[in-house]
Amino acid sequence: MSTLMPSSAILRLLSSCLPVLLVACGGGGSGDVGPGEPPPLPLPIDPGNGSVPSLSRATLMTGLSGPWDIAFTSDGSMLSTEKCRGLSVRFADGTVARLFTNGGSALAAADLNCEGQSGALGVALDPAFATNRRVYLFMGSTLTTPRSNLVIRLVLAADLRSASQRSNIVTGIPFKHVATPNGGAGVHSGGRIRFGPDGFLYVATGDNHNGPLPQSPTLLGGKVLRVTTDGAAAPGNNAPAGFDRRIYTYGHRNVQGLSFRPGTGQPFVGEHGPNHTDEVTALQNGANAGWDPQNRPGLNCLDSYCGYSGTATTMPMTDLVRFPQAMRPSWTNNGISQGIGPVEFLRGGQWGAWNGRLAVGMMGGTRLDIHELDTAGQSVGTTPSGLPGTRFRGLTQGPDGNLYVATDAGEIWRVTPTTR
Ligand SMILES: [Ca+2]
Repeated sequence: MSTLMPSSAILRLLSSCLPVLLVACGGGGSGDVGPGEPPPLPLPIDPGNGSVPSLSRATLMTGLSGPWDIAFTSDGSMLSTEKCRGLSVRFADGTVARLFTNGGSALAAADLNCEGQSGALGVALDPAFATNRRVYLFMGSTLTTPRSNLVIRLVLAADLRSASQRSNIVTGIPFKHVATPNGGAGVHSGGRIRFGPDGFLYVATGDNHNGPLPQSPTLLGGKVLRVTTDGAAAPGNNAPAGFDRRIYTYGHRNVQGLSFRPGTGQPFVGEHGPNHTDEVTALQNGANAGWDPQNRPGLNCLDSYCGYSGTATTMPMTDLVRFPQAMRPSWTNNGISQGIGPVEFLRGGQWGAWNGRLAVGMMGGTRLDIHELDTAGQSVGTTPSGLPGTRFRGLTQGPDGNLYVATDAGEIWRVTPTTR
């Protein structure tokens, strides 16, 4: 089924050429997150009026410590993670309560391990949150030796001001616990988690600068997992025989972007390249993403990790020589790496010509791009959003239809589209 709105050549031309009017509103607001139910997935495509949206931007929070991810409750309360602090909630009146942090919350995050790129990362609400109050968090943890990454489940109080009933539902997600010649500890942990329209939790992990991880059938690094709300393998996961049944796709480098395409529900991921080639990939159940940084002749591989030792030809992000059946990326910036981070599909007629398109945040590239995809999921055009340059770390569309942005500068923005 086609997932794109009707799109003419004229619309494509307009979306590529017209400047985006950008109004920075600034300041924290009170009562500025509107109520409403979270949009179900997949959403029907409302074509809106088809014009390129103008964007206005409000800064909702400042002075945060590494804000990483955002999720909303049905009343518009905004949960967010800070890498070194944990999980908090901002209410519609602008006040904040700490839910699971290393200071100031009733439930202490005593084992939160903020190190390198790891810490309190992805957050997702249970599809049945309205009745079970469950929230899920990806975190670096000192519970195990060596240290590891976990997915935990918490239950929030009715007033959303405290959490309890912690369960560690996915344990043993690899964590780089020692520095190596390739970089410090805590890198390449992945960390984005999202519920798919199928009701299962998708968990993105990273390669830890560990050569065998992405192609390992049993270790959970360099993967996208698909699990139940108890952390068990989701039924229907189709990785090859001998693989951990929680694995949905494998052969990834460091997935930090994850979103589901409206209409089809197909998961799309964004993952960092090394010294070349960031990728966006439409996932296929059980498939290989083609990253294999294991030691090999012909490359000078520090610590037996070849991830930085080659080129787009000798160490490709998608190695079609070794893995001819690997998933072809939807988009690459072949030749350079600009630190791709979060991805989020834009949904609703308020986005005009961008309805159904994929917002892609770049960290090193300090920009937000809007990708138009064809029915096969290939990127056929990229439009700059016009938002100010920053390291885009988290993207979540709120129940009010606006896009919420977490930046490495310690801010959370609300971006509101307007079409004429
Ligand atoms: Ca790949």
